[in-house]
Amino acid sequence: MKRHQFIIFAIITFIFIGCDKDQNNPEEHVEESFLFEDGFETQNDLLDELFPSNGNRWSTIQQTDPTNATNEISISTTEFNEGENALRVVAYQSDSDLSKVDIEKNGLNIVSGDKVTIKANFFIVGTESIENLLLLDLECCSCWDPNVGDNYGSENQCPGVRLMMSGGNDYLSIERGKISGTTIQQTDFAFPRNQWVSVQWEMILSDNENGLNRLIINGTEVINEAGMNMPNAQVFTDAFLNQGIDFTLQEPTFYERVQIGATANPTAGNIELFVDDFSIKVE
Ligand SMILES: [Ca+2]
Repeated sequence: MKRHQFIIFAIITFIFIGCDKDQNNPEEHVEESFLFEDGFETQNDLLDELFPSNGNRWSTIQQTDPTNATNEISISTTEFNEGENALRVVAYQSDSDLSKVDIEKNGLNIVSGDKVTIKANFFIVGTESIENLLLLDLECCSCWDPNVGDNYGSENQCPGVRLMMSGGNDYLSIERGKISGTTIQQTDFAFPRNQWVSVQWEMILSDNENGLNRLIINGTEVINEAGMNMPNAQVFTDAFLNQGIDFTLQEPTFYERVQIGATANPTAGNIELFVDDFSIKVE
């Protein structure tokens, strides 16, 4: 009898342990946080080292060259903010092609209600006006209506929010044109040049006015405003209907990629900048 009791006890205990394991199944914990950080450190100063085959660093380079120049992206060993390397990009002045060169991390799954914190340090060379320079994009491409395709111009097929120089020159602001929103602008804090500058961009994501948008430069909060920061299905439907296009935003909508560098250079000149100590945290 004792042996039978022990076996029954053992079976019940086993079932409970089994249930407990099920409760710890990560798939059931949707609010589990995500962190990706990269300081662009390498062994041999090679850009390729940022793209290991196991996928645990960066995903790809985005590069569009103007007609008569080739943009540059490389590992810097002379200018860095952390460790011994940083990312260096040179985006030459745009012509009929919008010049861009940046590095991308994709495969993200950032949804409405998530708190996203993106941090990076930038070193922008020179003192020329950098009005409209874009440094950081958070985008969804899979949310685009495949039936519309590129009928609306290829620049706009990945809606999202971006950090852009605004206010006539170098006032870093939150640009929302791709989601039919206005730019959340500040003109209190000019972006320092020829030195390392820390940028922290925090959002609580929402496709309505309940979203939160916060920007901190060198420890100074320059933006703290409520507002939409994800594509809104109705806003897209209405905006396209104005042009006679039937558009259905693909849902559930999620931001799937982040890009950093000169994600677009519509300025009047060439842009050389360095990036270091990047991180994106999703909670
Ligand atoms: Ca570094």
